Amino acid sequence: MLKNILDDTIAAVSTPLGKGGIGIVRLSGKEALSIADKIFQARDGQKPSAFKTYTVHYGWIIRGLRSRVKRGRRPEAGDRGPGIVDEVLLTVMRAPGSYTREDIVEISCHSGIVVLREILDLVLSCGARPAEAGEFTKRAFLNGRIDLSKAEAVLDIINAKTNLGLASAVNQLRGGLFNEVRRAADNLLEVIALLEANIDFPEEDIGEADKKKINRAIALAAEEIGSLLDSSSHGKVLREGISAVILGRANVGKSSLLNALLKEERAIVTPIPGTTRDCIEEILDLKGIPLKIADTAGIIEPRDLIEEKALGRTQSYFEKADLVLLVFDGARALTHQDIQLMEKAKRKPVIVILNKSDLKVKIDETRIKKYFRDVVRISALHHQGLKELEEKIIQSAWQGKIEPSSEVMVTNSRHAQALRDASALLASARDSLNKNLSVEFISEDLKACLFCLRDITGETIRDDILDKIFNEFCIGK
Ligand SMILES: Nc1nc2c(ncn2[C@@H]2O[C@H](COP(=O)(O)OP(=O)(O)OP(=O)(O)O)[C@@H](O)[C@H]2O)c(=O)[nH]1
Ligand SMILES: [Mg+2]
Repeated sequence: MLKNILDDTIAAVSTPLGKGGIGIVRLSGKEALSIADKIFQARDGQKPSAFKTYTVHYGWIIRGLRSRVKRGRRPEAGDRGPGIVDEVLLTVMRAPGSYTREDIVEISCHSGIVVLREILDLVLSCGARPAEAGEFTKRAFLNGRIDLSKAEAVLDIINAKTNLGLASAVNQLRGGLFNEVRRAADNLLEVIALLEANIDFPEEDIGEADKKKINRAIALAAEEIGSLLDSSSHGKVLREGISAVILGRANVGKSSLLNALLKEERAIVTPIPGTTRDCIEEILDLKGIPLKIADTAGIIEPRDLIEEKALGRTQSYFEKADLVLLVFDGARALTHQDIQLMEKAKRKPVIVILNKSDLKVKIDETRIKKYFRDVVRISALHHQGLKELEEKIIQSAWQGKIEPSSEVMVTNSRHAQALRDASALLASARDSLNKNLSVEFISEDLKACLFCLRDITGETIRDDILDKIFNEFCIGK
């Protein structure tokens, strides 16, 4: 069945469908060049099927090309005659030296919805079929050019929210994760071979030397998998980011803080309490961490329906937040509303912020310190203390661990789950070995562990899971 899928020639618009400098229609498959022959007229008169690989050619996309050529009429530069769809550059990459390992033709045209659609329609009418989401990358995987972890890295590169996220995805595309997983899998394979030899001679116990060797190999694999798993909390932060909510009673400077962090006047700021009603959410890049930050209404005791709704919104942002930025007005005494907020926020990670530090301090810090150890003093108005606050947010995101470097990082939840399963199976194998249980038990656990690792690289992945992964891609990738 897989064969049939790969037999088709697929086509799609690979750039965003809209106005732009250049738009690309991409074809991949056995018929890519012969389809190009039917629609492309090169300036030098050559046919695409005669083009060398990695060459680019200037010419025109023409509707009804074959009948025109028969009549001896060749288009020229500036020709607006009937049938000419666009002036283009056509790139040829022949199998196997292409993204998909198949013949690829890329038609770079002027980017506009009509012209892109028209070229795609033409290509489809000549025998290509529309590509499914991620199908070019899926072919690269099915044709053995990249493993699944690298294919998923392509998606991560497209979706990267910060430079650090991008660097980690590029590392994965270059084989960082693949190599680590492969090394662990190869080690396991050796142990399994040793155990299987023992299964063939059941009357003999595993020798002490072999037992030591097996123990050592399991410990090594557990260590490798453990360190990959350790990186997954960093990876999750990079991939998904963290969400923070700014909480505080009215007029303490929540919106001023949002604006100061964003370095733009995003939210309305006035001296009137109750200025913000709706929550405002923005994303900023904090040293590689995508930080989703929401400014909320400072309403704590609603007086009407609008305030009730505003409070409801604040509550829902609070519930989903990973981190609370709890703001107080340092130039005023604590109120019972401030205390109410501390009571509410204490079940979440909190950074306490004393704002308006440019004014005379009136707030009683000792009462705050009964709830929270640390406070950060800032002036949102004068942009003071923001660096220290940003550092605190970053520390909180990495949860006390050191900041990630560009080493291999597990950013994908599917990979993390496979590694957790592999780790549990290794622990079970070790346990069986220590209890001198039958060799079969140990071997079965290790084989299951190997399957988990091979799921990451896609060697044993089920078709439905594969479809789910590639469905996340856009059409044309
Ligand atoms: N002196 C001083 N005033 C500030 C500071 N930060 C905010 N303000 C002022 O405090 C007032 C309220 O600021 P906002 O940012 O609107 O406060 P808020 O917490 O968003 O208020 P609500 O939306 O009503 O809940 C405005 O007049 C700000 O200019 C600060 O650091 N120092
Ligand atoms: Mg506000």
